[in-house]
Amino acid sequence: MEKLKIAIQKSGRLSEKSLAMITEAGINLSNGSRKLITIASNFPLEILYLRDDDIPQYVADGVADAGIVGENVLAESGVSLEVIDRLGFARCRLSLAVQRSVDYQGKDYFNGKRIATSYPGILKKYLDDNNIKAEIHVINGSVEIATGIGLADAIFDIVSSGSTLISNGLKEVESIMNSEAVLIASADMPESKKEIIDEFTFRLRAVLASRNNKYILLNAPDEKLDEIISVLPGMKSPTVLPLALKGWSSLHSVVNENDFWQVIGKLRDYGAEGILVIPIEKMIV
Ligand code: PRT
Ligand code: ZN
Repeated sequence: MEKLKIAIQKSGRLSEKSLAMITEAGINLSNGSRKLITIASNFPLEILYLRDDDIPQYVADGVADAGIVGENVLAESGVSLEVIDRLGFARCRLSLAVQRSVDYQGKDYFNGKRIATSYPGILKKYLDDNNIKAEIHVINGSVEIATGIGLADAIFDIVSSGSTLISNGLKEVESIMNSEAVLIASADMPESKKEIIDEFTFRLRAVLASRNNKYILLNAPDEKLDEIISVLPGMKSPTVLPLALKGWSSLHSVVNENDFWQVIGKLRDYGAEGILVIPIEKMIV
């Protein structure tokens, strides 16, 4: 039977989370021992383990049908591929940073300066778009030490918490792009593989939705039901069940992680009691 070949990072920041997502989608990777290839036992899927930088080109060449990479890696590769889904992990940004002592007034600062980076493609595009003439120094790894050793006046690198910049005496001055892990695929896949990737993305979306939402149960005084329902949209609308105790109802609903604490605050203000919050295993919307 035909299998969908999906490339993921062999070892690094994306590996564990990519694998976790696939297994949470109910796909069994019994020999997950990171050889070159793993074959799923209960889904037509083959996993190829590669360096992340190679993944876009392998997908474009048809060696793999799909892949999971950071958007920064996709952008730097210059390969044009379809982004099927954003996966919500490995979030970071690509930023320009200068030494803390620099009196930075704006982008013009970079004219005539030397900037060290491992992402020359993304940086060049940014500089061209902003009409800045700077010298790009490509270095692989430890970009953050480039200004300290006098190799460059600034760096362009991945920032997540910002602590690497701080501990190297740098400050972030321009944030150029945001990135997270994405599922990419070749645009010209045979029909049979398209069906597999549709089923695969359907399952990934169920996993993503379940991670972003919580199931909530609470008791509400009947006279406050309208107010409480107005802050609990639910998937269609909340379930309302009468309690044995007169004048009270039980409400069941789904709340998005992003609004969670705000919703809880309003529920308490309206007199909700016994609020239970439960993780969702899978969510099909
Ligand atoms: O060997 P291979 O080529 O496959 O891996 P790699 O070494 O190129 O990549 P890896 O595993 O380090 O990162 C994979 C992807 O994770 C990146 O392409 C990004 O999309 C994403 N990502 C998310 C990050 C970070 N967060 C991150 N913080 N990649 C790197 N960093 C590094 C950054 O380079 C800097 O040195 O962490 C430091 C900054 O972190 P803070 O928290 O101190 O700001
Ligand atoms: Zn890499």
